Amino acid sequence: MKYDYGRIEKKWQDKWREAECFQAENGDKRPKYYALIEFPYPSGHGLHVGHARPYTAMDVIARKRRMQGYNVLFPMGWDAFGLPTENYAIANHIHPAKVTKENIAFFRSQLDMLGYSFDWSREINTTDPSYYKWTQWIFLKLFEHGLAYKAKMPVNWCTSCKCVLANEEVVDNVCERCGSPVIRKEKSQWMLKITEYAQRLLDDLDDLDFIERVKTQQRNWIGRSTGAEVDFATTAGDKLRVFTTRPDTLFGATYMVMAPEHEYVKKWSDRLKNPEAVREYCEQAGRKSDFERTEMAKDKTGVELLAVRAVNPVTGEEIPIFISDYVLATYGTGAIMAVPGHDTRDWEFAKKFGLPIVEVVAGGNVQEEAFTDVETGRMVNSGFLNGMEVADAKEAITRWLIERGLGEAKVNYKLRDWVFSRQRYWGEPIPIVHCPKCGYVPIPESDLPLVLPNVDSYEPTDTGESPIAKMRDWVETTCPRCGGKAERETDTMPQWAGSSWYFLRYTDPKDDKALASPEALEYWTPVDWYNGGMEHTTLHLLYSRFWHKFLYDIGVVPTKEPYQKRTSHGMILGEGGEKMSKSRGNVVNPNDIVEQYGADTMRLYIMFIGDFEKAAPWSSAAVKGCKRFLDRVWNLGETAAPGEEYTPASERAIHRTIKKVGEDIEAMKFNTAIAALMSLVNDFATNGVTRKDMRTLLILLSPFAPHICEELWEMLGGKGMACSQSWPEYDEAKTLEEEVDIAVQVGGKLKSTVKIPLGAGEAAALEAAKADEKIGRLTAGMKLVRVIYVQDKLINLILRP
Ligand code: ANZ
Ligand code: ZN
Repeated sequence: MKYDYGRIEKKWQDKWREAECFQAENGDKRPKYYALIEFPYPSGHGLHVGHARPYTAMDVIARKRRMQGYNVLFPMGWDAFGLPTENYAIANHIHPAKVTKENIAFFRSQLDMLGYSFDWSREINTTDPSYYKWTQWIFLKLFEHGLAYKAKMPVNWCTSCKCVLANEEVVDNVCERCGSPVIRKEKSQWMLKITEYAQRLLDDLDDLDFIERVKTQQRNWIGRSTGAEVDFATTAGDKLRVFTTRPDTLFGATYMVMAPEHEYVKKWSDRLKNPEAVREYCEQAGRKSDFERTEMAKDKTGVELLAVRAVNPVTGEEIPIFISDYVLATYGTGAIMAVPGHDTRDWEFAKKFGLPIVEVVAGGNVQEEAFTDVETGRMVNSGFLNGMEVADAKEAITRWLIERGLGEAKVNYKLRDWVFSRQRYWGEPIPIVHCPKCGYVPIPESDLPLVLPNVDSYEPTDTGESPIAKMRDWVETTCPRCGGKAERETDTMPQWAGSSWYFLRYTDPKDDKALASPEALEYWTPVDWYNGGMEHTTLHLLYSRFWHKFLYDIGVVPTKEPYQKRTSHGMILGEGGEKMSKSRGNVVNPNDIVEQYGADTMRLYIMFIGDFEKAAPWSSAAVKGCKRFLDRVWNLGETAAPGEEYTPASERAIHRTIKKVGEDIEAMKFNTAIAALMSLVNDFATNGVTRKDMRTLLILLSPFAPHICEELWEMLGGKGMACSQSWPEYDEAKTLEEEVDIAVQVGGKLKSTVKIPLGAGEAAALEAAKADEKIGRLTAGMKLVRVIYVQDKLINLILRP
């Protein structure tokens, strides 16, 4: 019979569905295992081979865990709010809800086609009011606890999406989504106080099994700095406060710099002798992004505030104050003490403006370049700090400042609060009413969900308001507190809202009394293994850890952290090793591959393609190779002899393969697991194959290529389905390589025996022989002229002086 993958794949997908093979059971006695992958944004392009890599990987894990006796939760859903759908809807004049529905249907057909073992009874959709009711509920809780607030602030504004972006959504100064320039704009925004959780988000990383690069990226993003805040007296009377990580260098502070947005710039404008120059400079700086402003390589610019000066608290000297855009308003206090001898940016600025450069840590030549080493240097030109190491000087000066009321020790974080509103249509309405008397008032929980109204046009407006703002009858409402006239918030939540808690909903997706029942959460959380893209490390992954910690604090979830283990996959590149893209014409469509070779080949190949964590180029030739491998398995299955014992010649190889495939899957070394299976199939082809041999192979192969394995399992008369068999055990002793003793002769006379692996080649035998002490002595100083080797029996060395 021919390997008819089309028929087989359809047949088993139907059977799995009918038998509900992949349904997770809440509260089941078996140990639970929660395997999660990031749910897709159902774009119009459908599933990409880039999705298939992590999905197949977690499907392999989930299938293996079921065979290991776990009650596995492996769910799927749709992260369906967001800009691309809305943009598509605008361009094609179709309602985003309709677009979403169509896209989901197409995506779903593709996931089914690939035979993934999702529990579809738990499917969720973030745009479903019964789902976003709970997204809104969490927002109300955040508001109630003072963690959601509205603030006017400079924000990132995408000039094309006409929408505010979070810092995390701005990459290299352009919009992460559409690539258009991002500018700064003052706007009133809903903000979430993620900064309140900065230290816990940092500390709790230590106990998680996240791959190291994920931890490092989160740590850097949170960006903890320790140092001090120091007050400088000024001739304007106000104290100018700075944040510094190097209070030890205070004696070297020869000037100060404030951000152009610093409140004193306006406050002091009447005293300044150069208010025009200052105003002009501030305007220019306002047009640049933080990224442009802090770029190291950038030429330093600035203006001195003529007429106001500061006093260095340790030297008592008057020093000038500048404004410059290399100091950010949003970090520390928005002002710095400049130490050009030991800070590179200050050094460049001082050189440009002819300011004094004083050495306070010995070890470099500060007139040539800033000396920034904190490990080796000792303090100089620093009064009572002289002779100390940097670390000791930091402590001493901080104590000195505290005693005099001039400063305090301080920890700062790079992490900023999360800008949470979007001036767009296709998102969750923010459940807040603005009352002229009562201010921002939450709508009562009993009014949730606050359903997104239907509008005629979803085009964003240039005024920076959401299209919903035009729907006056929706906007105009009464204040839940005083009953007076009030207006609804018209901004919507960002794409990241629904995904910040979705993994909780899967545990109890239909609950209408809570986001999930306490029992379901107790049973399933935390997620045991979560695989997702590196690009989400400082977005979704961080946001959802924050929400989870908040839900933990208010007693909704039982664990401090949402995910115990996090791994990440590399990208799939085009045939030529370049990024797959429409413009390059190198996009591989999974449907084409499945049509031509079958889903099992597609799955097997995407796992065989290379090191899971690294980028890998597509290879059509290797796809064909995987198909040929499955053809061989098929043929072997048809020829398997009756017999419930392993073929003796293959037995050791089988035990070794069971061990290797199991261990490699756990380590996400899918490619080498498959290579081991290929090698086992070679052994079977050589040694002949029994049904028992074949069944073990089928169980090991089934997580990767489940359909063909089910079909052969059935053909070989196996009980039940392959997917519900127990994962095979191996005998450790039989996994060890077999060894033989061979005779070592010199000139035809037996001199010794050595142990070598069974079947070893001449080179390995010769090496083993030479390593033998006696043979080593006999061959020392002699020339080896010939070797006679009889495999597994003897090696004869012919020597000459
Ligand atoms: C004096 C000094 C001397 C500094 C020295 C550094 C080296 P991190 O590690 O990133 O926290 N700084 C403080 N606030 C700033 C702002 N709003 N914009 C730009 N720069 C700012 O860096 C903290 C250091 O960056 C602070 O320590 C300050 O310069 C500068 F040898 O103070 B330092
Ligand atoms: Zn009111």
